[in-house]
Amino acid sequence: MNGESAAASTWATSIHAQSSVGPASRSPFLRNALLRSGHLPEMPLSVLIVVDDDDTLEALGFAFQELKHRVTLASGGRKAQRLLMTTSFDVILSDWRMPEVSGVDLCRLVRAADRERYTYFIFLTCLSDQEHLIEGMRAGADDFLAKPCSLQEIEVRLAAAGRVLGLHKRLEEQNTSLRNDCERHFNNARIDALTQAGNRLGLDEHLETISDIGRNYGYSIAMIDVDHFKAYNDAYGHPEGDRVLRRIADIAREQLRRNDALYRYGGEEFAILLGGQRLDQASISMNRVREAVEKLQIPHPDGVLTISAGVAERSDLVSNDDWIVSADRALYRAKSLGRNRVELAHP
Ligand code: GH3
Ligand code: MG
Ligand code: MG
Repeated sequence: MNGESAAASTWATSIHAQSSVGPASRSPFLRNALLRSGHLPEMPLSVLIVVDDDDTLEALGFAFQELKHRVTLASGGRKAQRLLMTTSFDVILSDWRMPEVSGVDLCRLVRAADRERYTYFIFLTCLSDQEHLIEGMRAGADDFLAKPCSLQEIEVRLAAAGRVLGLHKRLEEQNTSLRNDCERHFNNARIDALTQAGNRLGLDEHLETISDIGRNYGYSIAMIDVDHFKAYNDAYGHPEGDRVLRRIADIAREQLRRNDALYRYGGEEFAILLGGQRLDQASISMNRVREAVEKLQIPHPDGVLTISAGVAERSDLVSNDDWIVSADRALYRAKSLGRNRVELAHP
């Protein structure tokens, strides 16, 4: 046995002895110190111990288990590297000098990986390694433990790791919640509050994205307008009119296919983008919506409430504005031809 391994063996025996006396976490001094700090650490931690000396590895593993952490042992950097491909750990306690893959290599590897969870990296060093510590910290280590160290020292370092990991976890939770809020606000800003259809902003953005889609795919737009809606409001009041707009949006949504999208264009007008539908298919779809609204049999001063629609297929030769204008013209024709009908814009 050389000098270094003899020392390691003595240290291992000493850790065993300290463990059997009882973990420091049970000491009122340490618990009180942690409570005073205002940060009780996240426990238990999942810890990967990487040491290529079997006695030390076993003793440290025993000590960490005594401290109630979940421990995985790796007898060398190469084995740790393989483990890290599939598993994340809260803490890695790694020897500095190891053949093949050193502690610094391992630390760089952990920092380079884009992991969701932060890993707290502690180097286990001997006195002769101390001058290299700057290199270790530059590689991304959080702390170091000089061998031989006491069980209580290990526990205090792990408590610090727990506090930092706890802060990281809280930050991550806050980030997730901010991201979700952001997404909710983003979506809400594109939804019409009354009908839950998309609003003008949503429509404009959708139109921008389909400008790039090729001619073969086919895209149609339908402009829909409620017939004689003013008369409806006059007869039944605006709140009842609002309910009708909601029912029309619901029934239109029920009829639409997966690639279609409903928008409230403004007032009692809706726009439907019909993805992958040429003029004849879009005409069938819109007649389905028109019939569904008529079937609701909503009483109207003129009989039942109906809608009219104008449909235009997208052509690469015209702008989105002109595309909408063509559908609008077809809608006016539907109105002038007696309403409750779908008219097509012929290219
Ligand atoms: P046409 O068949 O020619 O479209 O006749 P119309 O009466 O529907 O057309 P007009 O443009 O004269 O009137 C539209 C009506 O739609 C007037 C307005 O009160 C009503 N309207 C627009 N937005 C809303 C809304 O959010 N809620 C309610 N209840 N009514 C609305
Ligand atoms: Mg109108
Ligand atoms: Mg109208």
